[in-house]
Amino acid sequence: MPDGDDLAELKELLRTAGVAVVGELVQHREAPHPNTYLGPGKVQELKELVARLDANVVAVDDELSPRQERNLEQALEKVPVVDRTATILDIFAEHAHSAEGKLQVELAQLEYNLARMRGLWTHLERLGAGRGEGGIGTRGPGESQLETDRRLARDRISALRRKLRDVKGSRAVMRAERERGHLPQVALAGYTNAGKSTLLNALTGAAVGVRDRLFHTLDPNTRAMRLDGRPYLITDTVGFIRKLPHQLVDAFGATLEETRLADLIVHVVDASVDEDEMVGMMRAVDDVLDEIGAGERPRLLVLNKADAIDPDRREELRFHHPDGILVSALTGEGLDDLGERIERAFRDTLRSVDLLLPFDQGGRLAELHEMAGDLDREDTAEGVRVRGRVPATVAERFARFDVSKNGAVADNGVA
Ligand SMILES: Nc1nc2c(ncn2[C@@H]2O[C@H](COP(=O)(O)OP(=O)(O)OP(=O)(O)O)[C@@H](O)[C@H]2O)c(=O)[nH]1
Ligand SMILES: [Mg+2]
Repeated sequence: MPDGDDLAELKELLRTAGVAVVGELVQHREAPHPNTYLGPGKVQELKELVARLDANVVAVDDELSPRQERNLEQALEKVPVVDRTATILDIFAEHAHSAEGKLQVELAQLEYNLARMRGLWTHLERLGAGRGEGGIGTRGPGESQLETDRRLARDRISALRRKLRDVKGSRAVMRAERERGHLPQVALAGYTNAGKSTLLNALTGAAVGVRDRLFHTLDPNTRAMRLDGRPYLITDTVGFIRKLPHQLVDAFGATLEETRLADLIVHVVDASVDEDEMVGMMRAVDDVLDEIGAGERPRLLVLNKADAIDPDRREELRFHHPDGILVSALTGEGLDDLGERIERAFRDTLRSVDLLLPFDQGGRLAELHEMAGDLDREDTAEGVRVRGRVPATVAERFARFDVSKNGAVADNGVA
């Protein structure tokens, strides 16, 4: 086991996938055995353990090469062997509800399976080459079947990619629409089970599904919330995990795009676990954020589950993560503070405006109120004089009503 304590998480994954764990086995090795993953002695031990416990599946906390998987299954006399990737894919398949989510999971599963087919294929090829034959004569019926399967899988993969591109297109349209509203976008990111959905619910009064299960949320949920009178959009999306299968990162590209394009990323961590484990999970999230091109976005760190944290741990968190915002999505502790910090993150992007809206522009005024929260307003002979701080994009849209000096600048089309 490469990461020592990792088995607890695999157990959690298996529990989520509906598998009861009856036993476990750990081998410390320099590197996994290239043919069987475990060393020969350990394979024997595993075989005996499987027989004694009457287990009907073996799960490995790593990604196995197709060869390792096949050989291990053979050694265990046909007890199926699944790896970490297959387990995660299985959970995703179970939890995908939207059309997009289903497409994404199917794509990831096909790619995973295609790699296995290819493994088998090169294996057969090598056998052929080893016999000193080559070319046409070495192609047996099994191989051409395999080729057909691979071709079918490839066709399906292309079709899925095309469909996902369409979905991505319509998502881009939706996003463009939202952007026309110029609402600041906040994305919640974090390890699976950190409490992202609970936090979204607590901040917005939404009712997004929450469960003590890994990868409960796969589809992005976007909700509106208000801070100090101004509206924001906040999105909860798929959780991350150590060794997230790269097929999934790839397939969930459109979903993760919501995170990549957010103005602010709120990284939610479960701070009730011990420091080392928490840092490990944070690093996994950082890695995925980097991978999807969101590594440089402005970020806040939220230390969640404060209600389950004792004073010593609180002290430790203050020391190691002085910028972290301690909250409990469950009890509401720290949520005001979080709101304040989100607002502050956007404050620099606000512009002061001094506008004069003619009386026949009532709709405009309502719109401005909607976007700007608190405004100073004063009825004058020419119309309503409004002063306040608004997002830059809103300031531009109202530039022609600006009666301050900066108004002239904005009017010249300087964005
Ligand atoms: N004690 C405590 N538990 C919490 C808190 N926030 C969330 N939880 C629990 O943590 C579990 C996971 O919460 P979710 O909100 O589903 O977590 P998530 O990050 O959305 O998880 P995925 O969608 O699976 O990635 C649930 O059992 C929640 O009740 C909190 O502040 N305190
Ligand atoms: Mg969730």
